[in-house]
Amino acid sequence: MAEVEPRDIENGLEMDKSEELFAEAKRFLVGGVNSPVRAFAAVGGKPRFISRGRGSHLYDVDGNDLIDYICSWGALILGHAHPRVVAALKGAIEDGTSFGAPTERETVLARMITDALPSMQLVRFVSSGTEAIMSAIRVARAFTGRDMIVKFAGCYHGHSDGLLARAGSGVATLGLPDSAGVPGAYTRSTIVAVYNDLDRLDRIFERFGERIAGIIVEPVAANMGVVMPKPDFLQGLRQIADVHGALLIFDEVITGFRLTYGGAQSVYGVSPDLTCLGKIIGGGLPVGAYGGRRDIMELIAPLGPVYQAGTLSGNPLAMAGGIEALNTLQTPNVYKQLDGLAAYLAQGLENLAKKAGVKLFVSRVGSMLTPFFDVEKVSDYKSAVSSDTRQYAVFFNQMLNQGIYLPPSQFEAFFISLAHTEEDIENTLAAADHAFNAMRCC
Ligand code: HOZ
Repeated sequence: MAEVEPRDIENGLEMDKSEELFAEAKRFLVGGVNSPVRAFAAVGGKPRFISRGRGSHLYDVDGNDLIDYICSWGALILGHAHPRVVAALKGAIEDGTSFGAPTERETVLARMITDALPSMQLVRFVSSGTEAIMSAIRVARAFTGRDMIVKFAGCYHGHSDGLLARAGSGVATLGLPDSAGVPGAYTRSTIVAVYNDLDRLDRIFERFGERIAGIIVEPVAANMGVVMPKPDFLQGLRQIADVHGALLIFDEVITGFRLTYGGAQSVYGVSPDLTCLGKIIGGGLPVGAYGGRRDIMELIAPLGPVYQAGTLSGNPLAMAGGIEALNTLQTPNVYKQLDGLAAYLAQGLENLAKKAGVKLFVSRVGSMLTPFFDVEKVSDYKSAVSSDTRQYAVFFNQMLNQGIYLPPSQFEAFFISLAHTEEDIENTLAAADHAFNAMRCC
């Protein structure tokens, strides 16, 4: 590894302008933000206000240059302002930003998706991952004539009412048991199971099997930090769903087009009945999609009785961004490159922590990873929350002070993009070396 000087660890980064903007934002926006984790509540300090992004770097309003490992929470697998995506968006915007009527681009992107994920025989575009998932749940209930849904503790499927039970992401970050304002009747139809525990799931199905419409799962969990499925877990879900006549729904909002072009379902060789997508398929614009078996999807209006609609669904800019992002991802070796950089970072973090005497487990699947402090291993929500989140907060701030922008929560993933370079990783590891040493000594 090359010797790289860490950046300005002594004084931290300038943040006067960010502080000013945050104070002003709080006068008009709830908590000063439009999504809770961004407020930095779990790690302390104040959020940086971003002025622009380029490649793997963000530039904040105080002029700081930050290496970005959030990448819009995984949406920007190509990095910020990728020239091909920017050109596609410029081309599309000249023709208008929204029509509320069909466009050819919707079919082009839907075909690309069904080619990549053949389990998605029919697709419906929406505007966010949350919307995709709540719609998929509705159609699963309509198809099976059943009400109950099984989810796994620590998996996060957006903020729709029934799925906030024991959710990951911001719900875990803020330590909320569930969300207020959700009627008991909604959560009573959600059963929370344990990720990677098929025996317990079997017992749930023995008791409630005839009432369960579907199992929803992040095939690789990424909202309790990254947690890998055990070897037979996803296959086991498929079998249990089949035995009991329930549907298997993969939430691939994060993993779709991230682990490989075909998503987690192609990596693990398990075909779900329904799949939800978001993030990458919009090239950084707001988007979601759900799709699956034709006989299930044909229940949706206008073909069937399940109603779901949206003014901005299939938005021409999101479609243009998504098409170009997916086209770019078909370049040979892109997933190998992502995997190699992520492995370099994960291994480097573990080695440096060991050298500094800091107990660290880095959980990595493809280009997503999470460091968990003071645990041997993480395989479910219980083990994820048993990690030392205070140490994560210290690490986060040490890294930010050196220009490394990590998720402001233990229960999210670091994302590597195709714009990250070996030099970025080396700079990050040099900063981590200082951070671990500082953590050891204080
Ligand atoms: N819940 C999102 C990540 N899993 C956070 C989104 C955001 O703050 O932008």
